Amino acid sequence: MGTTTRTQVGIVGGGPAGLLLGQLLYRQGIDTVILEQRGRQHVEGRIRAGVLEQGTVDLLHEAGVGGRLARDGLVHHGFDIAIDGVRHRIDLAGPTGGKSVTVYGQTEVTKDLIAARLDAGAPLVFEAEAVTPLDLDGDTPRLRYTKDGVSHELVCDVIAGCDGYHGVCRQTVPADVLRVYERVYPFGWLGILAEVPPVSHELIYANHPDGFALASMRSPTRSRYYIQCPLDTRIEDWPDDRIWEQLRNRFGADAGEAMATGPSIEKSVAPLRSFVAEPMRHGRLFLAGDAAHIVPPTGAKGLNLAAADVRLLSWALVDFFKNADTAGIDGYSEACLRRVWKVQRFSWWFSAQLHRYDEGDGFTRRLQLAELAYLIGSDAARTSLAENYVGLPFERPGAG
Ligand code: RFL
Ligand code: PHB
Repeated sequence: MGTTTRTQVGIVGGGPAGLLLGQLLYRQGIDTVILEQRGRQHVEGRIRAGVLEQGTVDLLHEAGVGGRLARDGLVHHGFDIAIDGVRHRIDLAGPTGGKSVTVYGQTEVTKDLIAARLDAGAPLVFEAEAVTPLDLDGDTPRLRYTKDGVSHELVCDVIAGCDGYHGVCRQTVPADVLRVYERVYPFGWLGILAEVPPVSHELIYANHPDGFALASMRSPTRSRYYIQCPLDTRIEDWPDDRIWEQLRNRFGADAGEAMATGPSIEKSVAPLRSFVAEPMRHGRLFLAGDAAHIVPPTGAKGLNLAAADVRLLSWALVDFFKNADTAGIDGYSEACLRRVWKVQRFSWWFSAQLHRYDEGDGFTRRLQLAELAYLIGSDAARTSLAENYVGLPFERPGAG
């Protein structure tokens, strides 16, 4: 048997949710230990999100990790939707009173948070194996885990389950307590990262008869592209040239000709899923981020929603530990879920308008084209899209 350690908040998962929670609580003088099952290199190298809402950017500044983000983040005031190769711009700033989004990779957010944690000397255990939450119903829940073959126990006041969709924390909530809502989409995204300048200075979301495509970026010299693909897609069947050809086709002639191509430095397939687990609290366990919900990536909301949970959880825990006030932790699940379902709705809607659904008579595609034509022509519809894309306003817990 190894050590027994005491902490206030045991955080399972060192992804963006767990790291950001740890950082916000550290700055409030609240003690945390983060247990992460993978190694540092793996966590820092995972290519995922790229678009941060203003609220997420503000929270990263509040957490004291906004330096590199302010310098290297690319502020975007709009994006394009390409319909059958014809591009239409969606302005974000005009309809939202000047709001924007910032393109800054999740890899960079993660690196900034890990560096801040290590600089602070706060505990972050990589390669923590067999993490097991225990005694969630009592006042001192525990986390048992193994590191380098030695077992350890962490005695906590609260456990934060920030261990993503495949994590262990959600699974410890009894089945008769947890309600799960889920939609699995009949396609995935094939993503490619390449050291070439982006085809456009803003993102392009494409609805094309051959399927969805997205042009994004990580910097002025690094591009991130996605194409809709079947769920059984094998990377080996998609040499770079085949992906570039599909991208050229789906964005239309102008963008196709302008697109710089080059060897991929990363390539991966991700399935699309909508998922919500309710409630997000069980006893002294609080779920945050992908551990509690997944959205399809079309609206660029997953990381932002994780940050929104963490914002609420950090407020609630500060009230709990500093003021012995339980209103925040008691209202946590309900307050989070109000936002979660609005963001689920938006992510589902945006996904439904842009992807190819294989069906006999083309009814869905006709509806998509009508919906997109309405969007392009209606100030009200574009305002609705813009206000969701830049991020809905934050509600203080307890408000209606
Ligand atoms: P993560 O990032 O999955 O981190 C969970 C961490 O927990 C660890 N873990 C465990 N640790 C200890 N014990 C266990 N038993 C454990 N089980 C798991 C894992 O190793 C991991 O380190 O969840 P978190 O922190 O909630 O963050 C969520 C985001 O990562 C996710 O929502 C976004 O990446 C989603 N997403 C996007 N979100 C956006 O806001 N904007 C975007 O532009 C965007 N694009 C995307 C995306 C996700 C994508 N994929 C691959 C699903 C694009 C793609 C392609
Ligand atoms: C990305 O750059 O990875 C990205 C951008 C926008 C999305 C999804 C992913 O909607």
